[in-house]
Amino acid sequence: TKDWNGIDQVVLRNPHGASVKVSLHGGQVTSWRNEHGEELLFTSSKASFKPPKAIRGGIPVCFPQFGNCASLEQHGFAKNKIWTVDENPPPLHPNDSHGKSFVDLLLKSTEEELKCWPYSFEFRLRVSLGADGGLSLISRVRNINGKPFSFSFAYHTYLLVSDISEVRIEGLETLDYLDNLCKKERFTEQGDAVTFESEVDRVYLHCPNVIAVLDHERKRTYMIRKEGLPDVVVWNPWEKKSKSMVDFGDEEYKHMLCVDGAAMEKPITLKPGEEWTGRLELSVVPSSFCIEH
Ligand code: TA6
Repeated sequence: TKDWNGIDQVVLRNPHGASVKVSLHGGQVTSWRNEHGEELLFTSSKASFKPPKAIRGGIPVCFPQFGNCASLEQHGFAKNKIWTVDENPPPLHPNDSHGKSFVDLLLKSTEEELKCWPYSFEFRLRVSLGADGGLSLISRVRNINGKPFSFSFAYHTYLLVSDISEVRIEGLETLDYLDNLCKKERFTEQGDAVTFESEVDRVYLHCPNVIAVLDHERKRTYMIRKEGLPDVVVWNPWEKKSKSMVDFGDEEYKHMLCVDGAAMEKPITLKPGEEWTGRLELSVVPSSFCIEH
């Protein structure tokens, strides 16, 4: 099918009616629906699809950097490039395709990137939808016998929530985090869960590989499982920052939360011929919990 401006997208479906949409623009997952057709990812109603800018929402793949800490554009160039479908990717583990509907995408370094990031890489992304409706993304970045290079990475995951003030994240308690709102100073999470009353923009460090995002109103929990991604970015712009973003509605902060599997504090370094794999698995489980006020 075609997406916003005629750039191809792939639709994955499972036998129970769940679906995932992946745009070749950026290799970006733009929709993940459960078997009832309910959307599970946030996309801004004001998302402007003007290449090269990424659509605001879904799961932009941030490579070779997250944030604007280095010389490249915010969150790197991978999310702004056109990827190709890879018909015969190098084999993955059988579990990575058994019973799944999947697509393999490929982004290779070209002359254009080499100007701003002079390293030769192949980035293969497998997006798959399980029979259970679970969404998984597997990124494999390989250094194609060029100079060693380092990169930071994030699956910039925009979760759709019913009311941000009734959402809590479990699994980050007691961890250290860098606070982007306080000059990236290091703090320690004191709460027994992360809850939201104002703008939050943090990088939690050395996180467990399972994080739960509990959405009270819908009685549903997003389970986030990851491998090769030690850090977790948590971001909600809240009201003031929302108003400053042209491709984001003023009230939309109430219905979204970014919880990004990431490798940020310690960039990944690849010598020639080496490959890094970063896995993310998202699933939704019913949950009944009460958030103590
Ligand atoms: O920490 C996450 C972050 O870097 C925030 O500072 C904010 O800029 C957010 O990403 C927005 O990124 P995006 O590319 O989605 O506009």
